[in-house]
Parts: sequence; C-alpha cells; structure tokens
Amino acid sequence: PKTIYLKDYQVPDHLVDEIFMNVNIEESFTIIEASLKIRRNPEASSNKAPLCLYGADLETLAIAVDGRELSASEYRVEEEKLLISDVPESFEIFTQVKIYPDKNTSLEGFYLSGSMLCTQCEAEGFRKITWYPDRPDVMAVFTTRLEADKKKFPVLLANGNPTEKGDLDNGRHFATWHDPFKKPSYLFAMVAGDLVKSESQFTTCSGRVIDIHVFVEQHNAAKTDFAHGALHRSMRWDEERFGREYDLDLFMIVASDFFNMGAMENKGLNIFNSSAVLANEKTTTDEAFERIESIIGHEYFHNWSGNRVTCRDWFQLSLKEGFTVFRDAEFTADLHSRAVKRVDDVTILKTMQFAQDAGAMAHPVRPSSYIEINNFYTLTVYEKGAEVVRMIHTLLGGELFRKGCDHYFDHNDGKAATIEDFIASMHAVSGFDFTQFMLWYEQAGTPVVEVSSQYDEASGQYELTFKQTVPDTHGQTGKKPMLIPVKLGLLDEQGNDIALDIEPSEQFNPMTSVLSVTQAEQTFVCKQVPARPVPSLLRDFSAPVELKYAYSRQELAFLMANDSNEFNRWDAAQRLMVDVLLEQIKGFKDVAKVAVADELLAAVAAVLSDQTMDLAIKARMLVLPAEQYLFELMNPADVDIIHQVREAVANAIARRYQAEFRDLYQQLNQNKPYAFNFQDASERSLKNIALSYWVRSSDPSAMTAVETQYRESGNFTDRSRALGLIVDYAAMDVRQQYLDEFLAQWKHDPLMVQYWFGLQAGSEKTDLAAIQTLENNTYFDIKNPNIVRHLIGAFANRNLVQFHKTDGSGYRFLADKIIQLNKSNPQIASRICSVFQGLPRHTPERQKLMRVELSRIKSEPKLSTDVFEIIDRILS
Ligand code: BAL
Ligand code: ZN
Repeated sequence: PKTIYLKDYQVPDHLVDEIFMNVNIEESFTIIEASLKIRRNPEASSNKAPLCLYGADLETLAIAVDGRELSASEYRVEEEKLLISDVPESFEIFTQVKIYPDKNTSLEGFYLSGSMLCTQCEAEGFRKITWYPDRPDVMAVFTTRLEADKKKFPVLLANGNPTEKGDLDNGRHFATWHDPFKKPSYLFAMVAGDLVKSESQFTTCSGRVIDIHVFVEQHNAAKTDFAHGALHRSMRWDEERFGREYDLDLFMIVASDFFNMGAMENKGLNIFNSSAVLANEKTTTDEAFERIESIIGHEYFHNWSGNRVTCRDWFQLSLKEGFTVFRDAEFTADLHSRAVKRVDDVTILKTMQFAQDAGAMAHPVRPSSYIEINNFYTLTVYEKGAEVVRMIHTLLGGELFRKGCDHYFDHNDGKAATIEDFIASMHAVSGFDFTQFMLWYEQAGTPVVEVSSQYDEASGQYELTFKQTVPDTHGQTGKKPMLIPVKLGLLDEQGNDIALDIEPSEQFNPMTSVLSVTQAEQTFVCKQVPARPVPSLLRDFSAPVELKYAYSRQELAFLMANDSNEFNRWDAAQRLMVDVLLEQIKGFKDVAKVAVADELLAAVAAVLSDQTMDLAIKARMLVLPAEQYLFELMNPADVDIIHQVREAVANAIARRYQAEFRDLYQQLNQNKPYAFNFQDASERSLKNIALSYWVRSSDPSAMTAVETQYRESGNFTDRSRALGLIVDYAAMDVRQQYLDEFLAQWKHDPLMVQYWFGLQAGSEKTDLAAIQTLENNTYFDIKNPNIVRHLIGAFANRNLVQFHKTDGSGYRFLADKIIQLNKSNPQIASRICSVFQGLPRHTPERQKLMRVELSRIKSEPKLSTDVFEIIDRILS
C-alpha cells in the first residue's frame, strides 16, 4: 500500500465551481448522474495536467465532456483515478454511474441503513458515489435531485434548502435541494427513507427563524425531544461564546442505526449514529445524556469550525477536530460543571490517548504521513488536538483567544485552511511567538516532566526545577523541548494559596498563575515563601504531559483535602491511589496478602466525611484508577495481577467503610422524579458509587437494595447501574434471569439491545464461550458497528481477564473477527485492531500469542489498507 506524505501536498490542478447531481434510486441499485462545472486552477503548477477524478466501486456507464461522449481511448482509469488529458481551460463533465447501496457494507458512500438509504462521505466516501476531485480543498456549490419510489422512500433529503419537489409516473417522486455554500465533497449528504419527522424552531441572535427537523425511523420516534433541546442550547451557546450564528434556514438531523462514526457534520444535514442522538430517561443514562448533548453540540459547532472554514488536506484534520472538541468541551463545561468535565476528559486522555502515544500507532496531532486516512480519526487528532487548542487558550487568556478565533473565521471563511492559518490568527491578535509551540503539532508522544523542589528557609526561596523529555515514537527520535504551560499553586500549612512572586518573571503569567516551561531543564524561583509549601502542579491539567513529582502520601492527602483547584483535588486522589496500587502490584505474591495502606483508607474516610465537596467530584474521587490506566503505567504489565490487586483494594475499602457506604446510599436514595441536570446527576453518581462499594462489602442486604433499585427506579441511570451490579456480583442463575427479562422487555429497541450485549461482554463473569453464545443470539448482527463495538469491542477492551487468557483463545477469537470484518467493514476491523497496540507492555507469553494472531491477520490475501497499516505498525 502507498504512503501519502504531507510534504508532497500540491494544490489541485482543477477546481469545481458547481455540481448538479441526479440520483435515481431503483429497487436494487442507484444511478448517479453528475455534471461538474470545472476550470483549471490558476494556482496550479502546470497548465497541462490531466483532469483527475476519484472513484471507487463505481460501474461507469457514460462520460462526456461538454456534451460529447468520450470513447474508452479518451480516458484512463488507474486504481481509484479517472484521468482525462487535453481538457479545455473550463468545461463541463458529465458522468453516469451505477452503484449498489444495499450491497455496501463498508458504510462509506451511499448505503442501506435499516430501512433507509444514507451517506457517509468523510473522509473519502464521496468517490463511492460519483467520479469527483474528492479532496477537501476542492469546494463547490451542490444541487442534488433525488428520485425514488414514493411509498418506500417518502422522505428525500440533501444538503441546503429544498427548492422543488413533485410526483412522477409509476409511484415515484423527486425532491431537489440546493446548498448555496461552497463545500468540499466530504460534507455532502443525502438520505432517502420512510422517516418520522419532529420539528422545532430556533430564533438566532439576528432574529432569523431556523426550522429544525429531526428524522428517525419509526421505532426511534419517542426519543427525539432531547436532541431539539440540545441543539437549541448549542446554537445559543455558539452565538454567545464564539459569536457564531447559523447560516441556512433549515437544520436537519437524521438518526441512523448503522453508522461507523458517532455522527457527521454534513452541511445542514447532520447524520448521527442513533446512539449519539436518541435519548429519553427510560433508555438513557446521565452520562449518555451528557455525551449526546456534547455530540450534538460538536456537530453543530463544525458548521463554522469545519464547514465554513474547512481543511486544506487530511493532514490538517485536527484543525477542525481538535478545535471543535475544545469547543464542545467548553460547551459542556459552561452548561454543567467545569471541574467535572475536566476530570472526565482527562481520565479518557490519560487512559486512552496516552496509550496511543505510547504504542505503535503514535503520531503527531498533525501526522506527516498516512496509508489510510480513516486510521487517523484518533484520540490524538481529536482529544490531544483539543488539549493543544486549550493550551493556546491558557497562554493567551480567554479574551485574546476569542479575538484570535474571530480573526480566523473572518480571514478564512469559505476557504480550506491549514493549522498555520489558525496559528497565524492567534499570533495576529496577540503577538505571541508560536514557533516553539508548533512542536505540539509535529512531535508525537506524551512529554514527561519531572519536577523537583528545594526550599531555603533563610531566604524564603522555593525552587522548582522542571526536566522535560519527549519519548521516541514510531519514526521520530531526538525530539526537541516543548513549550509546556504549567498552571501552579503553592499551598501553605493551612492549605491556603500563597501569593506567587516568581522568577524568571517573563516566563510566568501572574494573572493565570501559569509558568512557561520551555527548556529541557529549567528552574523557577518562588520568592517570599514563608514556609515549605506543598506544590499544586499542572492545575486543571494545563498541558497533556505526564508530570512526575515525588509527593509523599501525606502531601497527597493534604492536597485532596485543601487544594483550591477542584481538578487537582481529584488528581491528588488519583496519585495516591496509583501509588498504593502500584506498590501492591509490584510486590504481588498472593491476593490474600494484598494490603491497603492506611493513608489511602484515611483519605477515603476524609472524602466520605467532607461536607463541602461537589458530589460529582466526590463520586469521582472514590473511584480507583481503571485497570487500563494502571496497565499503561507498568512495563511489563500483567493484566491478571493488576485486576486482582485492584479488586482486592476496592473490596478492602468497601469492607472498611461498609456502614458509611450503606448510609450514604440510603441518604441519597430518595426516589426523586427524574430530571437530567447536573445536581441530580451528581447525586445519582455518588449514590451508585456508594451502592457498588456496599455490594462489594458482601453485606447481603446490599444486593436486596440493588434488586429493589432495578425494579423500582423509573430511570435508566439507576436501573443500568443496578443491572451492572447484578451482572457482576449476583449468582449466575439470578444474573441470567435478569438478563433474560431485560432483553424480553427491550428487544424492540436497538440501543437497549446493544447495551445488553455490552454489559455482559465487559463483565469478568462472561467468558469466551459465553461471548460466542451471545454471537449466536438472534439480535447479534456483525454488519451493525454498534453491536460489534458492544459485544466484540467491549470484550477485548474491558474484559481484560477473559480476553487476555494465557491460552490465547481471546486473541484467536478477535483475530477471526478482524479477518471477517476486514471483508465487510474495514474501518470497524481496524478500530478493533488497536487493542493490540499495548503488545510490547504485556508479558512475553502474551506477546508471543498476540504475534501469532497478528501475523495470521497480516497474511490474509485481501487485507484492507485500514487493517494493514495498524497491524504492520504493531508488528514492526
Ligand atoms: N467529522 C467526523 C465526525 C466528527 O468528528 O464530527
Ligand atoms: Zn468532529
């Protein structure tokens, strides 16, 4: 397979001003006719270059230039390219192709999803619909006419505004849509289906009334109210926080049960994975409500950060994704709780993105090469990319950052931009020198920052020395020091913040208490410090680095109790828990000998009795770091030992504070009517954490409380927590009885069925044989990415003990599934491969077993570029 390099970028030789598409949907195929108004790009390097259109899986029926049909000798097809030489300066090209949406299992291009037809074009799906210069820097005005059987497909949608519709002979009808905004082909969308529409209206800041239509299949009709509300909140927030108003008269959302991604920001016609848009209290947990709200926000915010200003090429993906993730995180933080949102995002970053940075697929936020672009829709491009934008926000402050965004939108509207354009705007409004900062886009890997401190009582000076290193990663060595903003506080003996007077002062911003660490080793001197302080480092996780400081357990307990930065109170708890867990894991001999340090037990008691703390933070401070996170901290790592120690420590905490957890649960279990709001969700999260510890304590009355909660609660947050505990802790026959009952109640609802698969797949009590039984269940469908993610993905990623069995059965099973999915849906196949990226950290025995399976996959005769790239990297 061919590697594509950023350094080889060249402007397109031809531009498309307008495209007219005529889409004829027939019983088992679709005919696409496309007319493109093309002109030579005045900026192109050559004026002789042939016209180059991309296409994949197209049956070409006709090609004509300016009305004259071309013979086979007048064009050539090379892999995915159609090349026509000697074309005029400007001309119209017409193509007619036949495609088969109901055979398209890749879910890229135009495909059948349940009873409807829909599209997914990002990144390179448009070429599966028609011949086109399918690259983001070619932007055109689209007009789309769809024609289909009226009974089967009464709803026909495309981007923009509806312009015409009508009935035709033979029970057919048509609809024409026009999108006045120039856009790249990856933002194209169309939908045909028998869909239920719900409507609302939003009045923009300038008084324009926008129609909002949400379309779903019949079985999803009762779950769209929340999406309307979330969209209204998103529209209002983007006006208020970023000054961005919606531009079309209509905004549409369509829910699809078969979707590779979470959702897609197609202009005016967002298509969502059902799981990322449909919600109601009976089927949606608090976490899912928040996630759905943030994804609706994310896709909507793309209308400016992605659509009005798009990416020049796919290497710039983080330009729209990192920025938009930053925007959606701010949206959630403004609506709910800033500290809690930060804790949740940093947990994901440290558990999953750091793992990517440390593994075979490590790549910079702006990769310099790729084989398959679909493999780069990653936590690094998205989440680390958002952290990079957040650092700019931290360095410039909110006001200048906003000015920089305005400048960026103003100067790049209607264009395909680069990360340099974004940075140039930030520089233009602030004068800030981003030269060193650009390394965040170029260097892969998580920087490690080691901090040491020294206090001199006589002078009252407190020194902090920072040493930074950036680890070698795939294809990158000898990295340079980065600009790392470290938000800092110093706590005095009473736990109050000390006023900071720091040198070198030009590298310290007192307004934000941020140090700019720029060198491999660097010392800052804090003056007039009356006594040795406790440092609160990297507040709010001000940079995506691994910060090491030799905190004593007493200092961590002190920070947990006193830090004015809520995020760092949580972080101190994590550090203390990690310290205790790693000590036990490293010295592990026998699970009966796992001991819990008194410091940790005392810290848990202090959290439990704290009356001032936000309940959601309290809940998170009581949760031990995930096994996956502990795994990342060790090399080599034995997943069995990690699991046994973590369980033993959790159980010991539960037994020690059995009465406290029971009382806390009973106090919070008030049977309030359900509402999704931060306060109520916080209470539910703490209540359910208390319940899980109570169950672990082996008090038999706890399981009675679980069953009562499952039976009596009306909301899915409480019911799903209870069912989760039943699945993990109840006797096998009781467990099965509940699972059967749940499926019988919810089998009509695909999202609930997915949840049912996932709940079992992630439980230690579900072995491979049980997974294989679930695979044979009527509701399992390997063609549905959500079900694959819930059953196979959850087994491999969350059920560490069963998946990593040393007989290799889990790896063999997964390899079989990857080989199978490679044929039908390469994107999903390659996603699942990433579980093997931790290979070098596992025990030698497991590494060997993994290599056998990875080699087996690699020797598959028709391996997709998606799977090849990941497997090749892991094996090399
Ligand atoms: N652009 C792909 C889906 C998303 O990030 O919104
Ligand atoms: Zn996005």
